[in-house]
Amino acid sequence: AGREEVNTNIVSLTRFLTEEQSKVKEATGDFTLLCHALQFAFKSIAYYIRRASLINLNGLAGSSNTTGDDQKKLDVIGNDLFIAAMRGSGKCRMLVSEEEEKLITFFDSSPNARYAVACDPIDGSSNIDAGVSVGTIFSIIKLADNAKGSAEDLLMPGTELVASGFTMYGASAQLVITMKGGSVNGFTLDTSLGEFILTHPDMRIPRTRSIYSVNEGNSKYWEEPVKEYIESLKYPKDGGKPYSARYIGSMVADAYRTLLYGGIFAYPADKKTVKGKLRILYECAPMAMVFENAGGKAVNSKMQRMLEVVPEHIHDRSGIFLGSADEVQKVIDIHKKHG
Ligand code: AHM
Ligand code: MG
Repeated sequence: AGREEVNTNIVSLTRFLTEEQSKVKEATGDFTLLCHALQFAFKSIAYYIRRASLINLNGLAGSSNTTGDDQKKLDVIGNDLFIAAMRGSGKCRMLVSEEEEKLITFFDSSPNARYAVACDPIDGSSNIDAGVSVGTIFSIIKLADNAKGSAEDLLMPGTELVASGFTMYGASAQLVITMKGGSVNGFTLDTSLGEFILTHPDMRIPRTRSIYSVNEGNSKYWEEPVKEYIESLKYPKDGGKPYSARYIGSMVADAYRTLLYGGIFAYPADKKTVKGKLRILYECAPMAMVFENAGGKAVNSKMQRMLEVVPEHIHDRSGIFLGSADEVQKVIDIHKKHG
């Protein structure tokens, strides 16, 4: 006693990646280098978000992106930081960003790089000026040997992703990453050390929890099974306690809470938004991979396994339900009943 317990055996993301790499016999270190570049992008974005109000980065940039969303100044900065980091890694041949209509290619600087990345640099940016948590979502794809170097190389199901995850910029920056067939690990950015530290090893989502997260303002447009499912949570037939509603409106924050506490997050396709709102390559698939690897489930509005959905183009959208296995199963069961 008397001496405070200090953990001198800290697992930083750098160390974690090195240890993971050593487990794979044929590893070349390319993936590790790519992840180092990714974490630099996350740290930079976290830094600018934190300083936004002080250095006049709030508000609109005066432009709109591919889909006509008004771009925030921070959207532009996040996108530029991300592109520069991926180019600089030398390990990324192609990049899809929500903010760029076209595929970005690094054929000039990294012609032989074996990876492609898809990202939403700052998801939930409509919330950003109010200081609400936002995040970066990413998917990492290993290109086939015969990849043509076009967008088609990326139109594959999420089951093919080699890694995915997200960083949430909240009270602290939280990075969650998972690799194909692996566990889900959570890191917290220690701003004094400038390192992501492993704080949530082997994350497992609780099997069930009475929390639902959906934009109920859209309920007018919902299909019958979705209406019935949400009703069943608010007015339980067995006389049980109704579910709590929690909706931040920022997918990364809503998903992170769902991952930690359990429950369900949904953005269904509906009569107005027929394809759904969220993007398959850099929102739905990477989140689905995280949730499945943590023991949860994720399906689209047709109740297909989210990870098996193949996008038709790089910015393709989908409805999504993801969360605790038992909660997502209830959605599936109600849809089956409706046939
Ligand atoms: P964005 O990529 O333009 O920021 O939009 C995605 C966001 C998600 O973070 C969030 O889950 C959803 O849009 C919220 O949409 P809505 O405002 O319709 O509820
Ligand atoms: Mg988004």
